[in-house]
Amino acid sequence: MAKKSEPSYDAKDIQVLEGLEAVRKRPGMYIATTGIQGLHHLVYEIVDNSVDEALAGYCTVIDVTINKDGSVTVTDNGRGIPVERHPKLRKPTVEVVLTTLHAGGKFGGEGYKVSGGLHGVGSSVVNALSTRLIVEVKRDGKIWSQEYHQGKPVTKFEAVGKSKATGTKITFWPDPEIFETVDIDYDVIKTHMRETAFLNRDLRINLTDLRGDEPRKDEFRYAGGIIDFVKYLSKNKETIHAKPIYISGEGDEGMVEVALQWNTGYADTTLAFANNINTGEGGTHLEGFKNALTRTINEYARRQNILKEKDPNLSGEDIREGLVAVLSVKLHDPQFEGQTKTKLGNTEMRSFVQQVVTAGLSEYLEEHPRPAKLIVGKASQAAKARAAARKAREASRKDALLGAGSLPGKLADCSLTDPALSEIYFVEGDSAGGSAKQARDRSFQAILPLRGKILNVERAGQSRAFSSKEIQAMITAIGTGVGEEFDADKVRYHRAIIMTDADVDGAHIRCLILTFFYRFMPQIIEQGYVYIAQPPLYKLSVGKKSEYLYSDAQLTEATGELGKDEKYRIQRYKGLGEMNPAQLWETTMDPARRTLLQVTMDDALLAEETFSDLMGDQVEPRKEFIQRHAKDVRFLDI
Ligand code: 0R9
Repeated sequence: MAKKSEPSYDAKDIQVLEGLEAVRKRPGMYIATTGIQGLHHLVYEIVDNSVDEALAGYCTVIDVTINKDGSVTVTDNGRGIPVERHPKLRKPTVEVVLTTLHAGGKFGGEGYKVSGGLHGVGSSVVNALSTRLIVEVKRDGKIWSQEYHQGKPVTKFEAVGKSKATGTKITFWPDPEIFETVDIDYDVIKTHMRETAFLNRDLRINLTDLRGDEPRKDEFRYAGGIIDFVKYLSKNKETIHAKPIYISGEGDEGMVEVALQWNTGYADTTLAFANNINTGEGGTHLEGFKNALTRTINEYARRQNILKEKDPNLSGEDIREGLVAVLSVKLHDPQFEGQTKTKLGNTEMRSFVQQVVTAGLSEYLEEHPRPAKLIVGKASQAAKARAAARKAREASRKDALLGAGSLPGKLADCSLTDPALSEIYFVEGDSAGGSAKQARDRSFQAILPLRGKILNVERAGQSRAFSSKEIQAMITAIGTGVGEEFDADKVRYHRAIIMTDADVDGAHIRCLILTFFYRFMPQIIEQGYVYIAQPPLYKLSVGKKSEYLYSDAQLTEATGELGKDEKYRIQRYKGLGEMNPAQLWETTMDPARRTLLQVTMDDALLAEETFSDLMGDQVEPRKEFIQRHAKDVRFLDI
């Protein structure tokens, strides 16, 4: 019996099986890694086939379910894989698709194909790398099914029921002998599915995870496509024109669409895709887009006389400051190059994209003069800031060459030159700075008074920051330089102490100075060189004795300990300026008596989010952060 049900193989079958055996022997050749990324790749590979069916215009819904046992089911409502026998290979087409390497391309119609692109390894690779795979096709009024183990068919492809619907469903169990882990990360899949939905307007993707006690579900469908993508990427940003600009075009080369929107920030977030594949290394389509953007904006600025004859052109970088853009091209025969094969190589795409974007953007600028002026204005500002920053950087480089003589004028430096023994106080305001200068031990304590609210470098970006006097003074005083020029060996103090008033403004200024360190010299925080001074909040005097108190809790405790009839006096210090130099020394600056809080950066990533939530443009993330961390507010308000 057993022998009879064994499928019979001919030469072609053996070729196929050898092909799939090769996939199992060297999975890295087909899916790059057998780590968790490779595992996720299997899911994308199957979903891509459904997306191709959507691109062909036949599929509107894709369901992706991570089942309780860790298997994955992908269902689409397309035409269903053809069910007839393949005329040449004399076996069911479905079996050919699932067992032949690169089968897709040979049978595909004329549509654009994701699966013909970078991934392209097809469902057969997924099949080979799964312990088990079940395919179900609804087509021609019937439900057809077949099961495979490690890529080999174990049942016949046959009709198992009736249905008027059409579509394809594939369930697969990734092989734990192949993959380092078979535990799919829902959030990673979720991000990818959201992106896929953005790139395929109106395609609905339902994602479900049945592994936990409660199912997790997400639904993605974007009627605006990449316009919604840009809105999503801009969600925490202050945009300078209400609606993203949308440009699209089609030709023999393929099709291109781009959505773009400027914000008041400084980063350039331009994402480029070719056949839904994120071309992280760029390529011809991105070059065409950038060329068009730079040329069109410059031409418009000259036509409108915003750029005068003598003015130099705005640079691409100036123009892309604060830009969020999504560029998506679809083409029939994409060539992917580069180290990670994510660079589009098709030369025809450069001029094609450039033409379409030039035409679309010129038209937009002519028809929308108000946003157009804001966009050009922002680029001109960026150009000016960049020129100023360059000057500032050159100047500070010169300063560094000239040595200590060019330290900031306001800095009262210490006399010791050994950084390990030296400390610098960043002090809020000139008057407190004056007290601190009188109070300090000048042998090892330097004082740099800072005027009020320093620039928020989170919002200003590097270029404007470099032209700020206070920021320049901090950089020169610390001595290390910033960015690429940062040199830890040049640090002039091993303690950089932030000393601000114990009130809301003081907390804000402290946050601004921390943001400066975080963005410009994170290494200094990592080294543990940044500290926060702790000035007292109260002075409690009983008779001739007095005591400094640093928190409300300490005050409650101290007054609670007093006898019933004892007379006492409480002085509240609102600012450093209310203390005389002697008091400032004994409470806040004397190493024998002061408390310093060391600033740490345990989790850089979280810190980054926290900083941009707290210091970025938008009020909402700040509010959310504070609500989320309500318990820790005391900590925030140190
Ligand atoms: C659940 C994952 N979905 C798929 O794998 C899937 C493949 C597929 C498909 C067709 C329709 N839906 C599909 N879903 C299809 C394609 C074509 C014609 N009819 C149906 C065609 O490209 O012309 N197929 C992908 C490859 C093949 N079908 C084919 F090679 F068998 F034709």
